[in-house]
Amino acid sequence: MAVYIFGHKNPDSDSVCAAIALADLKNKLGVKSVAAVQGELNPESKFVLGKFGVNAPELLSSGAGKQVILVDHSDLAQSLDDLAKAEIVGIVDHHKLGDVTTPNPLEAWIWPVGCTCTVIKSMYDFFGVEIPKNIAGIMLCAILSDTVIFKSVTCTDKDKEACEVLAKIAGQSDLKSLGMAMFKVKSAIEGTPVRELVLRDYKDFNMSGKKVGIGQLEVVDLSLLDDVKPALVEDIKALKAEGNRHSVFLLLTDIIKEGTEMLIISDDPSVVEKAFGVAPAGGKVWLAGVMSRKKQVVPNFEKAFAG
Ligand SMILES: [Mn+2]
Repeated sequence: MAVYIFGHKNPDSDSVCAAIALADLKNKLGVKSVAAVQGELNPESKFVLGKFGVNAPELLSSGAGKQVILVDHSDLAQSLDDLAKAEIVGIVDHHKLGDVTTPNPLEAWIWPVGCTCTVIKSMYDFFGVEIPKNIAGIMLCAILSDTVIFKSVTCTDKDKEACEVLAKIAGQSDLKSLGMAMFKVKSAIEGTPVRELVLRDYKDFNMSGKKVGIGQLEVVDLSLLDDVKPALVEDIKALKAEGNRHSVFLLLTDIIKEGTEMLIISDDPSVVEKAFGVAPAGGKVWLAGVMSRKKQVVPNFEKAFAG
């Protein structure tokens, strides 16, 4: 029986590339493994896989009766709906520990670094397995994506060291251009349905018993979103109502200006000022220096919702 390896819902490049890389490593260690995803690939991930000639993982919607390894998440809300029917044999992640529990011991690699692929790079080293050129390429891209080309506060020295080695294996010398090429693909929103944009990098959280959705769009220039902004607001309003959510926040992150405009739809918008110390106006607020949902947004909201 093969072990299925997959990342979170609405997969981003880390979730996709980490699943592929870990399946490669596990297979080489004699554990029959299959890389999977919980949803369609976003344009950035398609670009990355295409650039290095790597096949897309298979689509997985049920874990019933399967052995699984979770990558890039350990939150039930971000995993398979029927995860309880699967046996979790491993977690490789770089987020806060979520609410997944297991009846049996498991292999867990959870490190406070900028990207799951940085952890997997160390796993290859630990087990003494060589990283194939094309896998090194996609791991490199995942790290550049998750760390916003090393600009995010989540980026650590370990991420930079991993990229240095991966770049050599992949034959990439200009990481800045490679990163910018990815973010340009990510920024091209023309012709994309609004709901797809909202859900492109979207996660639901349970915050003190309240369902809170936080999405993020990263662009090379915020003005690219000017035309679509009113539609985005309407759509997160609808999304909030559909899922009985307390709040939906959409982070519009400008990776050049290094800040985020947050669009706010909430039963209690005062949580935003509580969380960030800035009063929103007109359903939005500019958060200078904020680029990481994981480190600069989720913890603040969790505190604000708790108190
Ligand atoms: Mn990640």
